[in-house]
Amino acid sequence: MRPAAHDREGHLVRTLFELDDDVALAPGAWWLRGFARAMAGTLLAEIDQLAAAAPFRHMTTPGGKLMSAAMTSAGALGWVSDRAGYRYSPVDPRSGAPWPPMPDPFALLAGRAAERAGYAAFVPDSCLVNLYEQGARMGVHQDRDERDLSHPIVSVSLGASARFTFGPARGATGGLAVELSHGDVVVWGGASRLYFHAVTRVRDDAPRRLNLTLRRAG
Ligand code: MD6
Ligand code: FE
Repeated sequence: MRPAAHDREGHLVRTLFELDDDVALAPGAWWLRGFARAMAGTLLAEIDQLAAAAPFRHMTTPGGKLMSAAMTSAGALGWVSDRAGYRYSPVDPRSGAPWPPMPDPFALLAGRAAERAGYAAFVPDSCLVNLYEQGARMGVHQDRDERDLSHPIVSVSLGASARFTFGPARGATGGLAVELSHGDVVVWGGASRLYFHAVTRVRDDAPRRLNLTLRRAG
C-alpha cells in the first residue's frame, strides 16, 4: 500500500485503489500491481533467449483442439499437453532435450513476489511461458497438475493487457474479473490454489501479451 495522501485541508484522499496498490483478490491470492514493471526488459530478453532454444508452439488439448496461446517452458519441468493429457515433462517433446534452465531473474522475482504475498521461501522448478497474439484466449481451467498443491503460483503479465477471471466455481458465481497490465504479478495459493481462471480477451494496447507462470511442480 502507498501512504495515504492528504489534501491541503488535511482530508484523507483515497480512490477505490491507487496505482500499484496490492489488491487481495481472494483468500490467499494477491494482485501485486506493477510489481515486475522495473524488471520487464530483463524478463523479455530472457524470454527471447529461451524461445530461441525451445520455440513457442501451439499444443493440442486432450480433446484434440489446438490451443490459441503458444507456449514454451524453462526449468527442470515444463508443462505439456497432447492427446494423452496434461502433465509436466523434464524434456521438450519437440526436441527431446531438457527445457532451458530457469533464468535467475525469473526465480528471483518469483521468490520476492511470493514473499510479499505471504509465502516464504518459494523456489520454482517450472516456468510456463504463454504467448497471446491478437485474438488468443485461454479457457477456464484449474492448475492442478503440480505434485504438491501447498506451493503457490506466481504469474507475471507482460505486454498487452488482458481480462483475467478468477473464482471458486467454473462459472462467474463468487468470482472476479480484473484487467492485468504490463508488469502486474498475481500470486495465489492456500485457500484459492484450485480456483478456476481464464483469460477471456487480450487488448490491443501492445502487439502481444506474454505471461509467465512460475510453479513448484515436482
Ligand atoms: C495467463 N494464467 O495469465 C494464464 N494459472 O495467461 C494462468 O493460467 C494462471 O495466471 C495459474 C496461476 C496463475 C495464472
Ligand atoms: Fe492457469
